Amino acid sequence: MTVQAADKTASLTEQDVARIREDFPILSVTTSSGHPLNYLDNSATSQKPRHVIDATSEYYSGKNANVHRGVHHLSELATKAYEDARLKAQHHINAPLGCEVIFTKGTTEAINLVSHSYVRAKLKAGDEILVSAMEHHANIVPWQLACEVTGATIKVAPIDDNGDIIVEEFEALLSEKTKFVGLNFVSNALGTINPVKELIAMAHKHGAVVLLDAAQAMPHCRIDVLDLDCDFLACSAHKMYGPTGTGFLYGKAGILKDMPPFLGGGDMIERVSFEKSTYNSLPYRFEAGTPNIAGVVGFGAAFDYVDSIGLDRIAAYEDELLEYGTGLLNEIPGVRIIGNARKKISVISFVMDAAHPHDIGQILNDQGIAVRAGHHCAQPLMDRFGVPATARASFTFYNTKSELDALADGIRKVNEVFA
Ligand code: 7TS
Repeated sequence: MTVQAADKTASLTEQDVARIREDFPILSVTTSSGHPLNYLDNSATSQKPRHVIDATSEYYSGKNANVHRGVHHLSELATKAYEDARLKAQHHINAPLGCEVIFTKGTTEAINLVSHSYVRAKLKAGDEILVSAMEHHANIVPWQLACEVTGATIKVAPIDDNGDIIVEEFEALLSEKTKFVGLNFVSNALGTINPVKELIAMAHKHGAVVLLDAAQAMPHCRIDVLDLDCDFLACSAHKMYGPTGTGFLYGKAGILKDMPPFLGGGDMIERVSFEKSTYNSLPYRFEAGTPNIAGVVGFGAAFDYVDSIGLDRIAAYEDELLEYGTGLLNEIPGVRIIGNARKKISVISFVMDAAHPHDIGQILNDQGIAVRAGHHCAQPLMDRFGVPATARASFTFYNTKSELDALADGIRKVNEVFA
């Protein structure tokens, strides 16, 4: 790690960012277009610092064994590395207990766990689940599947033309029928940071249990589950500079302890006979089978890496980039930014009069610029804005203003090509 944890309130300097970029080997590749990589697709997945890559590789070369099963040397090392990562995750979100952090494959699996083991078990016909109009499909479809079984129904809190949730309408949709709320902390397609603390307090007044989808919030926002008072929170390591295939569900112990298991198998049991099985304590009851141990160890290293820079400095620098990039794109004729919320992470979704988002993505790719073009797994949100898709530039603390200049040049080129 090259950046010292000095002043945690200031932004990052150009020199800091230049040093940080050296931590990410992939940032120096040349793309098939012959241009250097300009990676602006961080909301899909972030790149990995050497610190994370090394932790994963050192796990395989020096600690590899199964966890919680053996008394031998390697099993003890593997178990310690795995459980240390749980403590880092706990600390990172200020969860009161380590057993409230359940490792999963990622956000999607964490939400499905809650859909199966909480919503299906608790909800019945006539009950309602409230979501917002800016949810990722991962925070829609699992609730629809649960509604098919329980007879509960889904209500949708609308958003305004800027991409802000309409708080009064969210509140008006809450009633004694609302048993569950699934809410995006930060929208992947718009960048909106929702006022989740306020919305959770409203939902709790009506007795609803709230899950926060923090997939996009984790890399950019300080998260304190005690302060927010969310009941569940789901996230993925790969969006926060960690490995793919791992993430976690946070849940309040008081709620988790009464939930039936999600997946059955090894490690989640206390005693098995053919007549009946009893289940392990938290969190193991929800971690059936051999987990992604190397991924979890790498996730632990990602927490260390982010802490070494400081989330507040990261956020301050990303705000500067967002302001700079928004200014650049607003000056280009025929570009319309979709999502101008009051508070945003460093995501700019846009459409152009001249070209379809897929053509925009292709022409930018020809210049080494990686953006995502599509519906971003948020089709109801695309419907809300009346567009089939957007082009999305999502950037982070290793990106630079000159990369955003190159993005703006690339977009001007799209105008030229389609003139
Ligand atoms: N929720 C949100 C808000 C997301 O942005 C994503 C992934 C998920 C859930 C699912 O996360 P996973 O790690 O379980 O797949 N979002 C994106 C994206 O914006 N582009 O590619 C994946």
